[in-house]
Amino acid sequence: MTSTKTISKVKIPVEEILRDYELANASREASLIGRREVFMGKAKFGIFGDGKEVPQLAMAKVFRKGDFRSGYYRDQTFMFAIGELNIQQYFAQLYAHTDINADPSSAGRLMNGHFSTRMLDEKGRWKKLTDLKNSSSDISPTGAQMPRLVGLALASKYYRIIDELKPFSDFSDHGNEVAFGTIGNGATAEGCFFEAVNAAGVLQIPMLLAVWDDGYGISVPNEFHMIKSDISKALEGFQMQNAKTGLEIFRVKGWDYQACCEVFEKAAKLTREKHIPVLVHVLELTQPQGHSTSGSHERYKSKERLEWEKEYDCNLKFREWILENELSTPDELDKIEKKAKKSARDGKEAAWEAYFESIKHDQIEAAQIITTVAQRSRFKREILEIKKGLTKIHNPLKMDFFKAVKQTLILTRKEKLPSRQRLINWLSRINENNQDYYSSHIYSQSDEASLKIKEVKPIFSEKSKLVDGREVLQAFFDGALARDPRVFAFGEDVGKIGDVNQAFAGLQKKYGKFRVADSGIRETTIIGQGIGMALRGLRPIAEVQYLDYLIFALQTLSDDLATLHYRTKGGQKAPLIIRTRGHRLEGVWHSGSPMGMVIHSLRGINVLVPRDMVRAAGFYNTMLHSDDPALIVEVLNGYRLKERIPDNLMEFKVPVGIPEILRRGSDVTIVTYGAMCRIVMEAAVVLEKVGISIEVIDVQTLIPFDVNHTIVESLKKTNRIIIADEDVPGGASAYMMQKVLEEQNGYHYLDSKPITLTSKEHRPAYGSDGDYFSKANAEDVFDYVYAMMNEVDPQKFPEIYNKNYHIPQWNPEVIDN
Ligand SMILES: Cc1ncc(C[n+]2csc(CCOP(=O)(O)OP(=O)(O)O)c2C)c(N)n1
Ligand SMILES: [Mg+2]
Repeated sequence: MTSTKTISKVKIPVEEILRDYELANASREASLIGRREVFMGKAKFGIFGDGKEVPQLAMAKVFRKGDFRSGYYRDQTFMFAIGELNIQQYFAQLYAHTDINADPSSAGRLMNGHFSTRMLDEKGRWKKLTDLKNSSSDISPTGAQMPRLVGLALASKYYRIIDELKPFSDFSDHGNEVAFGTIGNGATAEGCFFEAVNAAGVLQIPMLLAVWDDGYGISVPNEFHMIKSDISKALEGFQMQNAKTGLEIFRVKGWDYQACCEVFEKAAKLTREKHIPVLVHVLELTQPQGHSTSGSHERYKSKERLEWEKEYDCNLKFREWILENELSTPDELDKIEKKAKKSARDGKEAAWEAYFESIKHDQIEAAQIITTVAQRSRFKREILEIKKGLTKIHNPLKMDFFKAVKQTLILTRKEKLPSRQRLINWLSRINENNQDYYSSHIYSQSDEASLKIKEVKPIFSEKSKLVDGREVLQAFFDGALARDPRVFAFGEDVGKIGDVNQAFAGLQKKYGKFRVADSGIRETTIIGQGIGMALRGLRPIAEVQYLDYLIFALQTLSDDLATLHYRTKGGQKAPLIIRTRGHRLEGVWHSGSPMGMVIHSLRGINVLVPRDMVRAAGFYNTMLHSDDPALIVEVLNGYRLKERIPDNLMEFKVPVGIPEILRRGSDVTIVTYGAMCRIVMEAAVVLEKVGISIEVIDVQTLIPFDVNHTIVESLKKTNRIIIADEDVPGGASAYMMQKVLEEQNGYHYLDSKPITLTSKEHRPAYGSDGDYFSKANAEDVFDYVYAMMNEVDPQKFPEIYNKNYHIPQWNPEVIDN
């Protein structure tokens, strides 16, 4: 019979307590060994969960199948305890073993302590998440797990409330899942923490957030982090008490196993049943080894603090508590500790062996071929020296051999040795493998990858209605909400008034306040909300009101959403659609122009800039059928322009990565997109009058970019190119230039200097004049094209202006600011 001891209200079998004790010790040992491995040079960096074992064991007890975690690098004990990580896998990540079987969290792509579970099968399809204990994938920026936590919890609320979601039982069991978050005390000073906690309180969602408070954020103590040096005291005003919304707050000492078990049980029950968010402030934790392998805490902790940390080490206190309660004997606990240590050591050794095995064969083969080449080469001595260099490296990496092979090939470049070819073959095989190890899965590889979504052309007939652009979108969103209950739209002013341009007008009334929802002014958590919901099988359309305000959410977009598929090597996806409006807005903070900022930070997310609303609807449709995330930038001045609604509005799809030729021409190719299309087309008419024919290409999607190389085909014909964009010089235009000249080999076909026509260096000044003189306009397009043709044929195209009027790109030396 299982012996049970009643510990206050929590009944825990003694066996379970002793298993917890063993795990606490195994986890601690893993941390201790991990640090040593780094110092021995077997891993680059280490950050460990020592000093946080006990509360994590308590939290794991209330974490159920179907639940989600969004946490940070201290959570190894929790991950072990829920059975989603073993010690071997833990060390595989430390060694950066590039195999998803060895390191299921990240296939060696993330530094140690970055945990996640695989929610997708090998074809990128969802697994049944209600059968799994799920952890969203950790990222390093402090507090950055918070925005997505909001969405993970909110999904439960929607699965519970919205009847039409009942059939999606792979994702939720009536919304009973809790989203567990963890964060360090220091990171609670981040803006995204407060934004997320506030949002959770407003939304009333099942979120259980544990703060692991060890008093420090690296070297900085609590007094510098938060008001009252105490996050739960600082948050008292957020507490529900008698209000309708808010959160509940629990405080518990992290070294107290019994209290931790009680508190987590209470907190989880409350949030699971009532969907009230809870914060569990776990105090008095320690860092036995300091913050990470980068330094030692003796530098900044007082002697008294260091002594206190020793005394209040949670594993030590756990042992004392077991003995005090006579649940075991010192001898038995010693044995358990010994067993735990051994299991950590065994796990480490197995991980190292597997890692070494995975690289050994290639290294042996390279060394053998290098020796063979040396024997036949005039450079025998030098090559053997290279090989000897390898033997001197203590734990040689893949790159050490890669470099040696390259050096050998360079030395023997003039020799005709058969073994050289073997070396080249080795190199190309390794290169190919490395592509898979280090550079695959930026985008979806499933059948729903956006590049696989086939075009469906719009159909127009006499009965196609001519309406304002915004009504095209409204009709599309209406159809999208009607056909799929997983579609949710939200953002500032999206609900009641149906967004500031009314593309959702009337749709909240029709679909309810959850499907079309207003949110607070909180861009980071609007995006996080979308990421979390998308991770749980929903199809959110998160709106950021204007493109310039994307900057507030850029951290979450760039660090979290854009890297998700890559950093899990296809283990997780969040097919979130972000809707914003931009291009040809006016003003310093309303420019709608910084596309370079977007594309340079958001590789991993499709960036689509439809020039009108019909195309926008087509892109929404494409992306709703895809599992890649996308940012869709609607062109602001398009809402009121008249367009016809395609008869097949809900079927029609615009393909990604395919430019459209808007105008055929023979003299100059102009590559542009978004609102600039209209401006360039305007200039084209004037240019035609002076005998210049331009070919205008709308790239339509910046990411992916012209996958069939349409632009270079145009360049082959015109031999001249201008890239026109309203971003700053060197912004999105430089990206497009690189794509065309380098990737598409466009430089071959140039007869004139390639030119970018952009805005000025500064942000656009206010008003129509400010805009006109800050950004590229139709007259600039004319001038640039004309100057190009003047250089080609001054007879036919005589100079229009004299030397006192400069066109910047043509007189770069006289540019002044
Ligand atoms: C945005 C950001 N700023 C700074 C860092 C560097 N950094 C890594 S961990 C850390 C301290 C975090 O302290 P805390 O939240 O208390 O967690 P702990 O490590 O103590 O568990 C800092 C400053 C980071 N990773 N991200
Ligand atoms: Mg801390």
